[in-house]
Amino acid sequence: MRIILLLSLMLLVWPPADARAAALKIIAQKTAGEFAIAVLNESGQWTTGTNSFVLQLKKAGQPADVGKVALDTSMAMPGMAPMRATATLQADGPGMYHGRIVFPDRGPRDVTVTWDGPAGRGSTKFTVRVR
Ligand SMILES: [Cu+2]
Repeated sequence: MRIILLLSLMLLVWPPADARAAALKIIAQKTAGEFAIAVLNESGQWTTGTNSFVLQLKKAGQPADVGKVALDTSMAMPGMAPMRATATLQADGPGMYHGRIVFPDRGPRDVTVTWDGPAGRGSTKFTVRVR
């Protein structure tokens, strides 16, 4: 009984995923057709080392069930192969993913986000400077 009470209290207090994301700062934002893509975290920046962030996909202003999602980054390195980093993404409700990515150095990253699910499929590219 006490457990049930505690659980229902937690559900009341813990805001929905969308509300939690609203408190975060935007790292990057992009529109691709009907889709709006946003990458967010507490500081509004990616830095060297391990980064936690939120990836949000909306269609017509509503969280979009985009199923399979990937976020890959690439950095052009003079005289050598591009430096690549891929995010691990964990779904947290429709159109909402908790991501982790590691950047060994600073500098601009070409970011590619792809999705394929019930709400549609697509991909988009944008640049983020790692600080
Ligand atoms: Cu690099």
